[in-house]
Amino acid sequence: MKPSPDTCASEFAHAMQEALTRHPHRISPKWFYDAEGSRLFDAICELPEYYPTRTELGLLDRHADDIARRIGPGVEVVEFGAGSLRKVRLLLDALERPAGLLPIDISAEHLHASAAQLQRDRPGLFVRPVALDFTQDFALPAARGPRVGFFPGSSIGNFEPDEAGPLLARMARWLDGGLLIGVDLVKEPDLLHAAYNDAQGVTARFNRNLLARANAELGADFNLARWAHSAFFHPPLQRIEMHLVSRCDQVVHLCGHALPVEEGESIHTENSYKYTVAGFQRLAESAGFRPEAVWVDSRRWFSIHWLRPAA
Ligand code: AVJ
Repeated sequence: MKPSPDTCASEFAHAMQEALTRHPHRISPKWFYDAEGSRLFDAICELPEYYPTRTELGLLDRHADDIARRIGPGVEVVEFGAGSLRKVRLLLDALERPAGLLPIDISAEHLHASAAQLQRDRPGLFVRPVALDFTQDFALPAARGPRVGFFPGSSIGNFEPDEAGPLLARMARWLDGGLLIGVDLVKEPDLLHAAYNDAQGVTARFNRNLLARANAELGADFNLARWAHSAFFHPPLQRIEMHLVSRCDQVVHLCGHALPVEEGESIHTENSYKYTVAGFQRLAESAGFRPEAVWVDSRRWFSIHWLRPAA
C-alpha cells in the first residue's frame, strides 16, 4: 500500500520515524492498540501464563461488596483504557445505583463494539464511550454524579514513575469521588518472565503487530520475520521491558525515509513497572491521593487500591 501524505503526517507516523531515528530506539506502548492489537491483548488476557487479568478479576469478584461500600452510591465511573469492559461489569453489578459509565480508550473501534455490547446487556445503564488518548489533555462531558476513576489491569505500569506521578495527580484533580486502580506487584522473576514470554507466542505477535500496523497504515516495509520478540525483567528498575530486536543489518522504508538498523539493535516497545503495595501508596500520596483501602490476593501477585483525593 502506498501511504498518502496524510497518513505520513499522523502522530503514529511521527512516533515511528522518531523511534527509528533516535538512539536508543523507543516508542510508546499506546501504539500497540489498533483493532488487531486490542484483539491480541484480549487473547493475552486468556493465556495461562498471564496471571494479572485472572488475579484482578478474582479480587474484584471476591471483594465487590466491600469495594462498592467504600465507593458509595450514585457515582459516575470513568474507566481509563477500558478495552473489553469485562472487569467494570463486576464493579457496576456491585455498585449502588451507578449514575453511568464513561469508558475511555485509544482504540476507537474496539471501544465502541464493547460499549455497544455492554449497553445491550445493561439497557438501564447510562453508557457513553469516549475514544481518546488519556495521556493527552482532554475534556469530558458534565458529570452525572461524583466521579470515580477505574484504572484496572496495571496499565499504570506502562508509565515511567516520573510520568505516573503527574498522571495520577491530574486524576486526583478530576476525580472528586476517588480512584480504584489495579497495580501489578513485584514477584518471583520467573513468573514475570513467563507472563511476557508465553508458550503460544501471543505476546510476541502482539509486540510485532506494531510493525504490521506501520506497514498497513504508513506503507512501511517491515519484514516481521527479521524482528525477534524479547521480554525480560529488569530487577533494579522493577520493570518488564519489551523489545523488538533486529535479527540482521537491514534498512526499513517509512514515509519516504530509508532508515538503517543494525543486527542486534532493538526498538524498545514497552515497560511494565511492578510495584510493592507500600511503594505504590507512596506514589499515590505524592500525587495528592489518600490511600484508603487495598485488596491483595493470597499469593500477593496483584493489588487493587482505593484512593481518595486528599482534600
Ligand atoms: C495492558 C500495559 C497492563 O503491561 O502487562 C501484556 C500489556 N504487554 N503483555 C502489561 C502487555 C505484554 C499490559 N498492560
